[in-house]
Amino acid sequence: MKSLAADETFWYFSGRSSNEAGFLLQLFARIYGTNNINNCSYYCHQASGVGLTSVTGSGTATLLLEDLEHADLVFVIGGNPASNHPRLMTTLKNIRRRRGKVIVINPVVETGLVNFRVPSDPLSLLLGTRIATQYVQPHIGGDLALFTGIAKRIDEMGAVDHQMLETHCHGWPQLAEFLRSTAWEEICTKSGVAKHEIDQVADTYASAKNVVFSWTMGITHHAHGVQNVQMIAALALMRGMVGRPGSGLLPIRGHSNVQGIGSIGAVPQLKEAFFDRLQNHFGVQLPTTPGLDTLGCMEAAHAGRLKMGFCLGGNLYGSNPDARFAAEALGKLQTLVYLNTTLNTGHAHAVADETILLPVLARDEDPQRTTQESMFNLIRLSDGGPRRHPGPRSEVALIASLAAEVLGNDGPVDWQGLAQTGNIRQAIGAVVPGFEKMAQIDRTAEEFQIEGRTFHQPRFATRDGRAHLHVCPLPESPGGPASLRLMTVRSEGQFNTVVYEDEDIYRGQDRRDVILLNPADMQALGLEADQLVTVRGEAGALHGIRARVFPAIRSGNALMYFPEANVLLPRHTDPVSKTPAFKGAMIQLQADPIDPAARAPCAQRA
Ligand SMILES: Nc1nc2c(c(=O)[nH]1)N[C@H]1C(S)=C(S)[C@@H](COP(=O)(O)OP(=O)(O)OC[C@H]3O[C@@H](n4cnc5c(=O)[nH]c(N)nc54)[C@H](O)[C@@H]3O)O[C@H]1N2
Ligand SMILES: Nc1nc2c(c(=O)[nH]1)N[C@H]1C(S)=C(S)[C@@H](COP(=O)(O)OP(=O)(O)OC[C@H]3O[C@@H](n4cnc5c(=O)[nH]c(N)nc54)[C@H](O)[C@@H]3O)O[C@H]1N2
Ligand SMILES: [Mo]
Repeated sequence: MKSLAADETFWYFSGRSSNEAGFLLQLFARIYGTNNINNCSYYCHQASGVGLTSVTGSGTATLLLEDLEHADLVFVIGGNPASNHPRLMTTLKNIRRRRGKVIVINPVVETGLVNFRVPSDPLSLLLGTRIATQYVQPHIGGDLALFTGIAKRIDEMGAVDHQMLETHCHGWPQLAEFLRSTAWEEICTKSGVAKHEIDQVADTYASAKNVVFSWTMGITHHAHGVQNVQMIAALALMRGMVGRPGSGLLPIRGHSNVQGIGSIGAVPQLKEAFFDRLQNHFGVQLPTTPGLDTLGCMEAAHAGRLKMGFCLGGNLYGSNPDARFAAEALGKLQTLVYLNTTLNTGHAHAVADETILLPVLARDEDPQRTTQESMFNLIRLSDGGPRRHPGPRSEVALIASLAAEVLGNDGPVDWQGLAQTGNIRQAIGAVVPGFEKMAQIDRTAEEFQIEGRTFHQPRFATRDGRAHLHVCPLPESPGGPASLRLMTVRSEGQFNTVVYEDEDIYRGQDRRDVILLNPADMQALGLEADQLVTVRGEAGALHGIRARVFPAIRSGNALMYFPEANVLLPRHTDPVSKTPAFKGAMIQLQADPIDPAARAPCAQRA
C-alpha cells in the first residue's frame, strides 16, 4: 500500500459504523493524501442533503421528534415505512388518533400505509389503524410535477404566507412566475395525477396548521432528486411550515448512523472551518483536491485510474447500478479491503487481484463506548455490548493499528492513542463545527443537539439568513411506446443487499424474481398472470422473470426488487447529488419463448 499514489486509492463508508470509526478512517485517508472519501449517502439521501442545503443552508431535518408529535398533517412521500421505518408507523398512528391527517404520495398503494397493525398498541393490533387520509398515485418520477401542481393551486387559492415569503425567503417572485406560467395540462400529464386530486391535496394542506413533509427513496433515487427536494421545501415555505415549531422538513434516514458518518467528515470535501481546524489540531497538511463521489470512484476504477479500495462496511458491488460494470470495476483493482460484520454478495462477485476481508465487531458489540447521530441531529453515547462471535476486533482498534502500520506512529498523529474512542471524541469536539459538546460527553453522558440545524425560528443557516426558493423546470416524460417506468425497491425480507427471505408480506409476494405490473399493462402487453418474460433495461436484461398482476401499482409503471434488478439499470445520476436514478429507469418487456418451468432467472448484458 505504501507504494500506491494517494489518488489511486478510494475509501468508502457505510452508514452503520460509529462516529469514532468514521472520523478515524477519514483522517487516515486524508493524511495518506487523498480526498477520494465518500459514504453510502451518495446512493441514498445525498439529494436530500444537497437539496436542503441549497434551501435552508443545512442538509438535514429542520425539526425534532416532538414537532412531529404536534403535526396535524404529515406528508409521507416515496417510502414504505411499514417495512423500512417501522417506528414511524407508531408516530403516524398517534397523529391519526389525534384526528390529524396523513397524505401519502406513492405510485404503489402500500398496504401498510392504508391500514397498519402497530404491534405495541393492543387496539391497533386488534383492529388495525387507518393511516392514509388521502392516497395519491403519481407516475414514478412524477412527484416534481405533482408538487408544482399543489404549489400552483396554493398560489391560486391565495393561501400563501406572504410574510414568510417576502421577509424570510429569496426567490418567491421567480417561483410565483414559474407556477403561474406552467399549464395544468402539463402538470397533470407529467405527474399522472388528475386536477381534482391535486386540488384536494391543496385544500387539505391549506387548512392544516402544523405540517411535516417526510420523504425517502422514492424522492431521491431520480435524475431530478435534488429538484424534488427543493420543490418539497418550497411547498413547505409557501405556507410558512419551516422555521416554527410543530412543522418542517424530514428526510427519513436509512442507516442508523449515516448522518453522523457524513457529519464527522466521511465526505470528499470538508467545510472550510472543519478543514482548517483539522489541519491545525493535528499539525498536518491535508489534500485540497476535489475527491470523487461513489459512482465517480467506480468509474475511475473501471478506467484503471484507481488501484486500491478500502470499504468500511457496505456492499459496494450489490448497491451499484449496472451490476456487471460494478463487478468489472472492482475486479480491476489491485487491492480491495473490506471491513464487514457479515459476508455479502460483494465478497463473492466483486474481488480484486488481492481481496482482504477483515471481520469487525458491529457497533453494538464494541467493548468501548461510541457515539452516533440520529436523524433529528442528536448525538448519543452508547455503551456497546457483548460480542456475538469470538474473533473480530472493533472497527476503531483495527483502523488505528492499520494507520499506525502504514503511516507510522512517530508522525504528528498518535494513532495508538486514537485506538481509545474517548480520545477520538476529544478530537471530534475540537475540530468538527457543531460538535463542541462531544469533548464533555464522556463526563456528562448527556445527549446533545448539533447547532444550526433545527429551525424553530425563520432564521436560516444561509449567508443572508433567508431560505432560498428554486425554480425547478419539469423534466420531460420519459420513454417511448411499449416501455414502462421501473422502480427497484426493498422487500420486507431484506436489509439492503442482504436478503433474508423471499417473501414480501405486505405486497403479497412469495418470491423475488418477479415484475409487478398493473392489470391494464399486462393486458396491453398480452401477458398472462405469472408468464415468464425478459426484462430489458439500458444496461442489461433479465430472463425468466414472472410477470405478476399487481393492481396496487399505477399503470405505466413496474416494480422489481433491488439488488437483483441492478443488472438492468444504467449509470444515470442526478448531476448535482450524483445519486443514481434507481427508481427512474425505463424498461421493455418481452414474453419468453421457452417452456416456463424449464427456466431459471439469469442475467445477460443487453
Ligand atoms: N427492513 C429494512 N429496513 C430498511 C432497509 C432495508 O433494506 N430493510 N433499508 C434502509 C435504508 S438504507 C433506506 S435508504 C431506507 C429505504 O426506505 P424506502 O425509501 O421506504 O425504501 P425503498 O424500498 O427503496 O422505497 C421504495 C418506496 O418508494 C416508492 N417509490 C418508488 N418510486 C417512486 C417515485 O417516483 N415517487 C414516489 N413518490 N414514490 C416512489 C415505492 O413504491 C416504495 O414504497 O430503509 C432503511 N430501512
Ligand atoms: N437498485 C437499487 N439499488 C440501490 C438501492 C435501491 O433502492 N435500488 N438503494 C440504495 C441505498 S438507499 C443504499 S443505502 C445502498 C446500500 O446498500 P449496501 O451497501 O448493501 O448496504 P449496507 O447495509 O450498508 O451494507 C451491508 C453490509 O454492511 C456490513 N455491515 C453491517 N453493519 C456493519 C457495521 O457495523 N460495521 C461494518 N464495518 N460493516 C457493517 C455487513 O457486512 C453487510 O454485508 O444500496 C443502494 N442501491
Ligand atoms: Mo439507504
